[in-house]
This record gives sequence, C-alpha cells and structure tokens, in this order.
Amino acid sequence: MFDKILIANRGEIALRVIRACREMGIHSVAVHSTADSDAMHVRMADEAICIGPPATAESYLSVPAIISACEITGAQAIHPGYGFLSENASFVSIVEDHGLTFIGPTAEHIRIMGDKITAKDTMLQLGVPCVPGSEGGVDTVEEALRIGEQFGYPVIIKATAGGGGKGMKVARSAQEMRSSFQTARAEGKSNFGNPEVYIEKYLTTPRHIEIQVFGDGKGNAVHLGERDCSLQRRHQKVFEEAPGPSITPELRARIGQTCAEAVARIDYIGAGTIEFLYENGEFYFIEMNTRLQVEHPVTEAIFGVDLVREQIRVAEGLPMSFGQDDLEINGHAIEVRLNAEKLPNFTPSPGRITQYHAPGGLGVRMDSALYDGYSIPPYYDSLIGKLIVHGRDRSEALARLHRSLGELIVDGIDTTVPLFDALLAEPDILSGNYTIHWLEKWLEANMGDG
Ligand code: MV4
Repeated sequence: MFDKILIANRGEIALRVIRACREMGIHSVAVHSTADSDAMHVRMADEAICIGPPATAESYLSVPAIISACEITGAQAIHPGYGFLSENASFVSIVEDHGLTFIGPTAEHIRIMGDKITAKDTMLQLGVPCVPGSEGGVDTVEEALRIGEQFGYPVIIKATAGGGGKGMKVARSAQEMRSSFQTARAEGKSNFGNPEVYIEKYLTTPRHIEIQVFGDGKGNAVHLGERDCSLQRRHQKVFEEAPGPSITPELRARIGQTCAEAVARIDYIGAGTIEFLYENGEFYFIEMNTRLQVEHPVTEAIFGVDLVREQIRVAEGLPMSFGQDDLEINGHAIEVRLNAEKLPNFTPSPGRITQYHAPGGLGVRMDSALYDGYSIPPYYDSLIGKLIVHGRDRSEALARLHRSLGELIVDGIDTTVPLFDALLAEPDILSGNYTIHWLEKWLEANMGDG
C-alpha cells in the first residue's frame, strides 16, 4: 500500500525502520541535519534529504521541514521513531491535514495520554489499576494537605504535563507538602506551561514494569507481556529485560489481559506501552507511552515478532499478522543501552570512532548506527547502540550478554560498556533482585555518582 515512507528520526531507530521498510518492499526516505550528512541512516536509506541545521528545533523537530521533505520526495507516510515528534499530537494533525499518514496512534490518543491526569482518569474508567491518590487535579495547598492526611505520607506531587520523571516532588510530611506543592506547580508552569498537578501515594520500593500493547485501531488489541525496566539512572533506562524476573505467568496473563482490553475499547492503533509500578504483588498504572520504545527489541526477541512491520501494516489499514493466541514467550532477552559517555559521571563523550566491531553469533542483536571512522556529533542523544541478547532462559541470556560485551569494540570515545561488565558481577543483577532505586544506590556506592 505505501510505496515510500519517510523516517523522521536519526541513529539506530532510523535504521530499525529502514530495515523493516526494505523487508516489506517499501522505499525509505531519511531526513538529516547538516551535522548528520555522514550518518549511517543517510547511507542506508533509499533516499536522503537535508532538513536543516544541527539544532533539533530547526531540523528533526521542524514540522514544516519534515512535511516539505514528504512533499519533495513523494513519501506517503511518516514513521516518527521515538523521541522527537513521536508523541506530538499537533504534528499528527498537521501530517493528516496534508494527506499523509502518521505511523502511530491518533492525535486524540496521544493528547489523552500526554496529559497525565486525563490518562489516569481514562485508565481508571477502563478498569486498569492505578496508584491511589487525588481524583484529578489539586488546585490548592489546603486540598493537597487533605490528600496527604487521607492517603498518609509520603506522597508524590506530579505535574499533569510532565512524565518520564520530569516535574515530580515527594512530600514526606505536611510541612514538606506546604513548600513542595507550590514548587511543583511553579515548575509545571515554567517547564510545561501548565501548573496543574495531581497527587499519589508514594511507593517506596517498586519495580518499573511496562506492558507492551498493540492495537489495529478497529477494536482488536493484544498484549506482548512485560519488560522490567527498573534499572535507571536519572530516569534514563540502562538495562531492560523480558520477561520480568518477578512476574509469574498468572500475573502476566491478568495484567496483560486488562491492558489489551483497555486499549481495544478505545480503538487504539499501533504500538503502546502501559507503565506500572509493581510492589508487593500489585500493579499500579503511572503513564502510557504512545510510541515504539527504545527497548522494544527485548519483546521482539521473546515473541519472535517485528513490531515495526506491524506498525506499518496497521497504518495501512491491514490487520495485525497475529492474535493473542499466536503469542507465546520463548526464552529470555536483555537489552543494554550503550552510551557515548565517560564514567563515572556519564559525561557526554562525542568524537570519532577509530575502530568499531559489533558482536554477533547466536542470540545476539546489535542495533547501532556506528561504523568505522564515523564521528558522533555533539548535538544529539548519547545512545550509540543497543545490545540485545536472547537465550533459552535468563542465565543463558546473561552469559550471552557477558560473551558479546567481550566481543564489542568501540574505540576512540568513552562508552558505558564498563558499567555493564561491572553489573554482570553483581549477585543482585544475576538473580534479578532489584527495584527502581537499585542502580542509583549502586552507582553512589561504587562510582561516587549522585
Ligand atoms: C512514582 C514513584 C513512586 N510512587 N509514583 C518516575 C518516572 C515517572 N514515570 C514516574 N516515576 C515515579 N513515580 C509513585 N506514586 C516513583 C517514581 C520513580 C521511578 C519510577 C520508575 C523508574 C524509576 C524511577 C526512579 C525514581 C522515581
């Protein structure tokens, strides 16, 4: 149906989409800034078009530049990847106004999930369990104090326009609430142009468990299990795995079915991720991401599906190529995010790659846009690759991760590879015993980070 797709992104995710297009016989168009003329996505796509200067606001985030690139190249659809314009509802409307197809959810679904109060309210209505807390927004400190009393401290104040860790404040007492409430509103207003906040009971030691869902936009939807993404530093995921070491088949079936039914009821289209905090055997919804996520390959590995291919299929109006009964978990997968950063402080380390060798062999997938002699520009995200390993069980996946990290060569810059060598010597990592606070505590103790 589509014969040409424009990829409004760069780096490894642009390659990921180009590869899916090529397997489907669809022509790909890369867009790039002047800083990315030599980037791998430009080389790998069937066509490439320069859309602006290095600054993202004038290139990868420029709606007129990207729409113009579609008109010039004759692309009929846009795949946004993750980040950049992937969760921008106004962009989706503009794409559609130009007779183009956005490969992703509707503007309306993106808008609903982008406002965290509306997202939570919607999920509650759909029967998804949420963190106990305020019903909707909290406008006054008096009301905030009443909620603090009602649910008991500590509580967390969150900006409705925030998300992903931005615009949150923990209040451990009524005293703290008085100051934190006003700060949270002020930060919401200055950072997101919206002072509205909501309040939740603060869960002290949860895991971050997210459920992958996929809909056809016509009332059919499936879930593809969970990923445990608890290992994070400053709200950036570092290590992700599927299935979650703490999730039983029964728990998975229950929360998965709840999520699939919820997205089916709203006619959700494409890939989505429903994020939960998981503590003491209970799931609590926090946010929904309406995009393909960085860590989608661990789900692809254990289910043997191509999520980007499915995104393109449903955007064309075709049915998904599988139903819930076709989806069965096979083994265990782990992803580590490799960043161009210098330890111990994770300082960005752009520069020229003097030697690159990707690991390979059974159960190893390296998603990276690096090549020998490539210069990593200083303007963008520091992710240089994702190493994804798959084994028959968790211990085989861990052994394969250890083995493939040993094969990897990235010379000329500093990377976060040594972090993973160190993590693989930790009993808690080897046993899967970690929560959302494990990594930051470990970094503080072992690297003086924080
Ligand atoms: C929470 C929480 C504890 N209790 N909400 C951080 C990112 C955003 N998606 C939600 N976040 C949290 N929300 C309640 N009610 C703790 C966090 C949190 C966190 C969550 C997932 C992964 C890492 C985290 C690190 C710090 C705090």
